[in-house]
Order: sequence, then structure tokens, then C-alpha cells
Amino acid sequence: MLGSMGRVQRGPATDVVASLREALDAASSIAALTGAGVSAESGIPTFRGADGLWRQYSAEKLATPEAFERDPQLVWEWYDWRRTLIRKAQPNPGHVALAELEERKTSQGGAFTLVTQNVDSLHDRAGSRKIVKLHGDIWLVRCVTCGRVERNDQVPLASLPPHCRCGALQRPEVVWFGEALPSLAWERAMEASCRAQVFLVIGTSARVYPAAGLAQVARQAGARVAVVNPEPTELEGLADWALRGPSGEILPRLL
Ligand code: BJW
Ligand code: ZN
Repeated sequence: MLGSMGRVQRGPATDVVASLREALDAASSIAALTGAGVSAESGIPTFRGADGLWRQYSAEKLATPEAFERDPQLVWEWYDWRRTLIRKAQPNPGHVALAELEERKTSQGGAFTLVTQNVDSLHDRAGSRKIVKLHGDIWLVRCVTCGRVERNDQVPLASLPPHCRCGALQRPEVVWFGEALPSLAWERAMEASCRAQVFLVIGTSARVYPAAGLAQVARQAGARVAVVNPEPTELEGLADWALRGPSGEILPRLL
């Protein structure tokens, strides 16, 4: 696209970015909701994009308790494959910019909460501190019988599916469709959304609830909302800023 001055303009206009940057600087409380898109530039496939299929299965078919009951081996193979990709991946400039924004805001005495739907831990690795994980953590496993949760960093898994020391099957410690979100994480996400003056929605299709509803919660509590996504999403309608483009390019421009 050719900008008004005849130079090449990529991504959102400079004045839109500048206006959001000013709002972020002025805010004493910021919350961000991230989704799979924030890790796309690290080489991790999103759920609903063209690259979201694994073998012939859609994520919607695999990320359910029913799929796991029917075929734990298949579901674990999918997680094993994703764990392998995630292990090789590095946080991208989008993850790093969010960690820097938090560092800057908290050093000024403000609040910054990162609410993520991602299970990949790339925000942790980029240095974010206050992270609320709504959909669990791919490096944790839980026994389906005794409930014991432990970390399992093995890639690829030596035993597929993995078993607990009690002998029962383990599952990934993540939230599947039809399952409740961890209640403490949900409380913290609601609190941060209600308190935020600026609410960032980054790299999510905003189709999965209740996470997608947080933007509405924030908006109703008085926050201004910014959406960062290369594609239009439903949330753009309630957004004060819509920044079309990849988060790895846009978020560093907000600093
Ligand atoms: C880029 C980019 C770049 C590309 N830069 N961007 C209300 C209405 C309708 C339905 C429901 C409702 N409330 C509940 C439901 C049911 C259901 C639901 O929402 N269904 C809808 C799909 C219709 N929700 C649930 O079941 C939830 N539980 C629940 O409601 O429980 C109720 C209950 C209460 C009490 C007791 C019991 C039950 C649970 C939802 C769990 C979702 N789990 C998954 C798997 C997690 C584990 C794992 O990772 O394996 O979470 S599914 C999957 O979707 C994953 C994601 O976190 C989630 C969201 O996806 P995300 O992140 O938005 O990814 P994509 O692929 O959709 O989008 C990527 C975006 O990035 C795109 O927009 C791209 O354009 C963009 N992008 N490149 C920036 N470079
Ligand atoms: Zn057990």
C-alpha cells in the first residue's frame, strides 16, 4: 500500500499507533488478552487458520474431553507434536514488547496484567511476570484418577500416552471445550478487565467464550479497547483502535 506521502506504508497508520501509544502511556492500569496469533510468528500454528489442521483433524475435534475418552492416544499424539514445535520455538518481538510494556508500566507504579488463552508458555519465556493462564499449560499433566498435577518437559514423550505413578492415565492440564476455566485464573482475569483503562486484544479470533467476553466486560467497565490482528474480527466493532497487522510488527511500535 502506498502512503499519502508516497512512501510505502505497512500496517496501521502512524497516527493510530501514536494515539494508542499515548493512551498506554497515560493509563495507570492496562490489561491484555492474547491468543494463538501472538505466537504465529514464532512458528506455532493457530487453531482456526489454514495451518490449524493436524493430519485431517480440526482443533475443535481434538480439544474435547470426548475425543480424549474415545482415543487418548490420538489426542496425546497431537499434543506431543505441538509440544515439539513449542519447544523449538522462540518468543517473537510481540511477546517481548508485552513483557517490556509490563516492566515499564509497573516501574511507573501502574498495573499490567497479561491474560492469555495460550498454553505455550512463550509469554513466560519472553519475561512477562503477571500472567493469567485461562486455558492451562501444555507442560503440565494431570492424572485422570488421582488428580495429581506434575510438570512433564519430555519432548517427544517417552511413553504415549503418559501414566501417573498411581498407574492411571494422565491428560494435558489444559481446558477443553465444555470444561470450566480454572476459577482463580478467571477471577483474576475479570478483576484485571474491570480495572483496566486500556484493554488490548491481540491475536485472537475472539470466538471462544468465556475468554472472548472479557473485552466486553472491560468496555462496559469503562476501558478503551484496542484490537491487534491481521484479519478483521468481531471485536473490531467495539474497538477504539483497530490495528491490522501481525503482532510481532505492531506491538514493538507501541513502545
Ligand atoms: C495473528 C497473527 C499474527 C494470525 N499476529 N494475530 C457462549 C457462546 C457460544 C459458545 C459458548 C459460550 N460460552 C461457552 C461456550 C462453549 C465454548 C465456546 O466458546 N465455543 C465456541 C467455539 C462457540 N466454550 C467452552 O467450552 C469453554 N468452557 C466453558 O464455557 O465452560 C462452561 C462451564 C462452566 C462450569 C462448568 C463446566 C463448564 C472452554 C473453552 C476452552 C477452549 N480450549 C482451547 C484448547 C486449549 C488447550 C490447547 O491449546 O490445546 O483453547 S480451544 C482453542 O481456542 C484454544 C484457544 O486458546 C482458543 C482460542 O483460540 P484463539 O487463540 O483465538 O486462536 P484462533 O486460531 O481462533 O485465532 C487466531 C487469531 O490470530 C486469528 O484471528 C488470526 O487472524 C490471528 N493471527 N496471525 C496477530 N501474526
Ligand atoms: Zn494418579
